[in-house]
Amino acid sequence: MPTHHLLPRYQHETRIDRIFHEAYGQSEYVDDFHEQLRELLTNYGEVFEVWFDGANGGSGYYGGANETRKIDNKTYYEWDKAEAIVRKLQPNAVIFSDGGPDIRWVGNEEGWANETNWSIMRRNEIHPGWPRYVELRSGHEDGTHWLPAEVDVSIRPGWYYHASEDHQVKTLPHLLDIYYRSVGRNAALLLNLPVDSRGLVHETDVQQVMALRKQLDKDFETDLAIGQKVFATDERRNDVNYKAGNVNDGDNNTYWATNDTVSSATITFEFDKPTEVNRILLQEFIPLGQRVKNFIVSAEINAQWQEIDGQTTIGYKRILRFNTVEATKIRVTILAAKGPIAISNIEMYRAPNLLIAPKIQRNREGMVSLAVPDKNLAVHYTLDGSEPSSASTKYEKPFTVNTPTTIKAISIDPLNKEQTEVSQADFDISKKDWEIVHTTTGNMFEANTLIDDDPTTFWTTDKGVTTIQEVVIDLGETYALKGFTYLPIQERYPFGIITNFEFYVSLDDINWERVVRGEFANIVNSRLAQKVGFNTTNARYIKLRGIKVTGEDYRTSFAEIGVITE
Ligand SMILES: [Ca+2]
Ligand SMILES: [Ca+2]
Repeated sequence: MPTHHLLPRYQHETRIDRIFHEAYGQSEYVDDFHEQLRELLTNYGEVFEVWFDGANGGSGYYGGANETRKIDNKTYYEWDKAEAIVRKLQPNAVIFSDGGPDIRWVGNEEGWANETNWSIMRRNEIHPGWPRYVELRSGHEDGTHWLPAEVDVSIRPGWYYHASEDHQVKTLPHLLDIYYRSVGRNAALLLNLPVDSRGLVHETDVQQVMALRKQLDKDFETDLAIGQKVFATDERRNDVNYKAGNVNDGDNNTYWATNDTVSSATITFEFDKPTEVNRILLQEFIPLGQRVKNFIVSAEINAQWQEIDGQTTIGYKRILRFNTVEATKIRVTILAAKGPIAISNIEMYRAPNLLIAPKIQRNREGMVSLAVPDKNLAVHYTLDGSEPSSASTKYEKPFTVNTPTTIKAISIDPLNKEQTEVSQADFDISKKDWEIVHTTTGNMFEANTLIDDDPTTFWTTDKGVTTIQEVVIDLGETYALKGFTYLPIQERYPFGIITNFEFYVSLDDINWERVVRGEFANIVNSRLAQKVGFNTTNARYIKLRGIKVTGEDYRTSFAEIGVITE
């Protein structure tokens, strides 16, 4: 077990997670807290990190009492005692919190550090629950203590397992962005994999984390800098121990350094032939601290120098991603540093295109886009249900689909002709002419969010209204309908999901016929679009009634309503 969540988190998943110790707020709780820490650090082998959250009470169930409790987060936990327990029992473990004392929270749980990221901070200003936590994202250039950042983020929307989030595990492009924005910005990455009710990491999470590993292996397969000729404008005392060639010798213990008075210098790599590059990885020699404040990277392309990127800090590790260039030389210019420059390692890579199947989306106006994260990919699609290939229509720009259509699409890497599995979307009529004509409560003028074909937007009726709530939609013209769809709210903390429904149709918004009633059996655990069929009926108006909804405040929520036409 790498980390121990000794305190409840800031944001809790469900009420059941908000059950706290009955003595929380009193000194007995702190004694128990220290004893629990002692027990955890004694009986479970070697621990390399002890993780203190910034949680400080708040509202919850304290031994059955549902109330709000507040403590003084600077003094209540007696941090000096807690630290002494860790140092004694696990002397090699690092202690994590907002202010360390060894490693720091990065100031968000989204998976990124700032591009400027100092591993030092004015640590004495910081305590767990520190209100100026946004400064944790960049560190302090004038920091007094070594306090590197750890980026903690979950592969799911939350820290614990919920079956209802099985379709919300982070995608490979998202996980790659997290890697490059954490590890690539001088931070460590803690990626949370929740354990499900079987005691296992869910198959989807396993698949995604393995996909990340596989892609990183591809991205960093061959270091193109190693063994190439390298020159620097300054080398410390012209001593071979500090020579430029120490940056590409594959040894982290050797480094290039400049003379004491030199805090800006250029190091240039000369390739033996024009070489494609799209990643550069830089590392300072950290035993001597973090020094670089400002640097630029340039490439010589067809005998012309071109700036590729300009950045601030480097630190233990900095990775830059940029569009592929075919360079004869690459130059790193350190513009400013806190003292003489000390760089242990510079690596360069030509990462392959990120081959991901297209994401098919349609907006309310019926405009379909086929999105891929890597613009070098070719996307091909069909509209007749047939399997797409490189001979199918090539996607150039969004196109209109207003009638029932099955779209199938693939991505192809033009370099090696590899292709993805097929993505498929089954669209019915578009919602461009639809109008909300009636809602029982709630702001009707905002109700377009339930017919905007965007799964992330939702609309809700008013709180606390115990009568049955309904929405009436004008489809703009009469269609032969054979079913409807309901997408529940996709929010992290969902509410008002319809579990029992009635669905009505009308030709004139006066005479209504109920065509189906029923239950969305597993909707709370599986928040996918629900499809319900009925005998084909001509209708221009539709009405969905939420007979029973989840939650305690009687709101009824809708992410999307759709129809199935004949
Ligand atoms: Ca080296
Ligand atoms: Ca919506």
